[in-house]
Amino acid sequence: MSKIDFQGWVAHQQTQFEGVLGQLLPSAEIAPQRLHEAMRYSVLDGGKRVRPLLAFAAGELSGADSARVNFAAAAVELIHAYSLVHDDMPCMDDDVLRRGKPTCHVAYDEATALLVGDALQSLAFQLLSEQRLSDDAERQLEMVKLLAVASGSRGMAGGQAIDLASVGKQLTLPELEQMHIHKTGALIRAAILLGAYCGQLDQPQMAKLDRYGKLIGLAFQVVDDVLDCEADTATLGKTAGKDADNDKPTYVSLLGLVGAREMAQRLHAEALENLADFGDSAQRLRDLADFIVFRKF
Ligand code: GRG
Repeated sequence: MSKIDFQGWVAHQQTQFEGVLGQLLPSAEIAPQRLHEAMRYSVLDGGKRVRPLLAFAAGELSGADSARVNFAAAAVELIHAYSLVHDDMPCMDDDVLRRGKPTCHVAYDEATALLVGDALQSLAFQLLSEQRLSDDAERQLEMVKLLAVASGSRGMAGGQAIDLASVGKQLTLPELEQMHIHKTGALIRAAILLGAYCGQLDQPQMAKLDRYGKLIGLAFQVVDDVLDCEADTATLGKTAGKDADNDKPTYVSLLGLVGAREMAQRLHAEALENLADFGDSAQRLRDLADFIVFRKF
């Protein structure tokens, strides 16, 4: 499988997934129109769709039905979109640009942005519970729980709480790692596991995939910290340099740019080691690891 195959696969998945999301989100013509329009504004037409791509790759590895993986990937992406809308609000990061567009509370208003996040989160769990994702009902319930834990106070929301409390403080490397394993890593890991749960893998294989997910989730954040320093606002589609401006501890502030880049490469190499036993069937996950670590935006 060459890099060209991979780029073609990414483009195909991004396009078909945009259609899926467009169908799953409520129409802006249905009441309450403004809320539905703002939900569509926040989810559609933007973002790299890294989490869905990871779910698709894990789904392919486990022989899953692609229609089922689409629902699982959509649930994860809706949670991710909700987190971005809330994170951008004045009570949190107070940002005006996201995915190259004005943030939701700027384009609409704060109350609408709050409701958009709430409604996207609910829609995610509606999808996971009303669509058939596994022939085994107990496994499907496990999947609902997996996403709930990954996005809740012991996952993404908890990581965000630690992040808000860390402004202006010097964290140790293990403390920073804990924050990011929760804030960013938990949802990335969930995307991979949910994709795989739509198909069939044995327990040792799931454990390897879990380890890959944890490592690549953390690598994603290390690279995010690097790009926040190195890339410009136009390339990122969000305000660059926010971490330093907000006096937030990051991998760059702790390790320097070179040290952070080296850490991302170490995590990348370790993540790939966990795919060794899968052979060619894990090539998409290897390519996605490369994309996550060597991306420019
Ligand atoms: C508000 C509960 C709550 C949580 C917010 C995810 C998050 C927690 C905040 C987003 C702010 C941020 C910069 C987080 C670090 C990494 C990250 C998740 C970046 C954005 O994800 P990408 O790069 O975004 O996948 P796109 O737009 O491509 O989907």
